[in-house]
Amino acid sequence: MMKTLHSAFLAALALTPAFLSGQSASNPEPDAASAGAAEARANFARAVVLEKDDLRLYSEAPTGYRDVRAGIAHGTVVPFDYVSTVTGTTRNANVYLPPDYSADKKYPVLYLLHGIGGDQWEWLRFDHPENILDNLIADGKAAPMIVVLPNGRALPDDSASGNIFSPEKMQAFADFEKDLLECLIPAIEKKFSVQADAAHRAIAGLSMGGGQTFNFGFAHMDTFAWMGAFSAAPNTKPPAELIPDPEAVKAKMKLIYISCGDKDGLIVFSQGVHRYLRDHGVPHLWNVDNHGHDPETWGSNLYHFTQLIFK
Ligand code: FER
Repeated sequence: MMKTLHSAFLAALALTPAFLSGQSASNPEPDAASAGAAEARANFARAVVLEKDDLRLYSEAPTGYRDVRAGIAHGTVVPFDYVSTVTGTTRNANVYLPPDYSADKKYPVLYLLHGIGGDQWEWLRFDHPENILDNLIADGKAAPMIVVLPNGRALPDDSASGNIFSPEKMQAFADFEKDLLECLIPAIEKKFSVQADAAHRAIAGLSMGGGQTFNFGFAHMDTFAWMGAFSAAPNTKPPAELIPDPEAVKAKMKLIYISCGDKDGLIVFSQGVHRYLRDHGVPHLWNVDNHGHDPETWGSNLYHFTQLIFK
C-alpha cells in the first residue's frame, strides 16, 4: 500500500516503506540525492527516545472508519479555484462539503494540509477524510464541517514533481502562509456558507503540513482556534520562536492536538512542542501511537481530531 501512497516521497528519499515505519534502518542507499533528501534521511534515522509522558492517548480508529459506508448520507468533494497574489496564478484546492450542504446553514471549516510529497489530492488518496467525516457525521460524533484540502506549496508550479526537497519548494511551504491567509481563506468564505471566525476555523496537517500547522496556527490565533499537527516535519519552528507568548495561547486556543508515531524519527520535533507547552502550563493533547511516518497514523489521528473540534 505504501508503494502507491508515498511513492514520490519514497523515491526522493531512496527509502523503503520498512525504513519509514521504523522496521529497518539498513541499506537505504540513495542514488545521487539532494542535500534536503540526505537531511531528511538523517532525520528519519534519528533514534526515538521516549520520556514517561510520551503516551498513547487514543486507540487506533475502528476498522472501516475510512471506508465508504452504505445507507448513510454522503458529502461531496468539489474542485475549487482561487486567484493567488502570492503565486500570480489561479490555484486549485479540493473542498469536502458535508452531507446535505445547504447555503441556508453556516459551517465551520477545517483547513487540512499535506506532506512533502503531496498536493491537494494527498489526503484523499491516503486517508479519505471525506469518508471519515461522512461516517462520523452519520454517527453524530463530528460536527458537519467543510474541509478544505489546498496545495500547500505556494509556487506557480506547485506539483510534487522533480526534487521535492529543493530550497525553492521548501520556501513555497513557508510562502503558503500568505496564500492561505490572504487568498484562499477569503475566497472560501466568499464562495461557501461558513462561520467566519476563529472559533469555527481549524488548521491541521500531516508532516510538512503539521509543521505548517504549528507555524501558521500559533502565529494566527485570531484566525484559527483549533489545531492538529500529525507527525510534524522539521519545518516546525523552534518552540520558543513558535510560542513566544504561552499566556496568549492559553487565552485563545481551544484545542492543540499533537500526534506522532513512536517509530518515526521525526518525533523529536513534536516532543519539543509538547514539552514546551507542558512546561509553560498550556493545555494540549499529545498522542504518541505505535506507528512510523505513515498514512495509518494520520488517518487515525484525523478521526480523533475531527471529533473534538467545533464543539
Ligand atoms: C525532513 C524530513 C522530512 C524534512 C521534511 C520532511 C524539510 C517531510 C516529510 C513529509 O512531509 O512527509 O528533513 O525537511
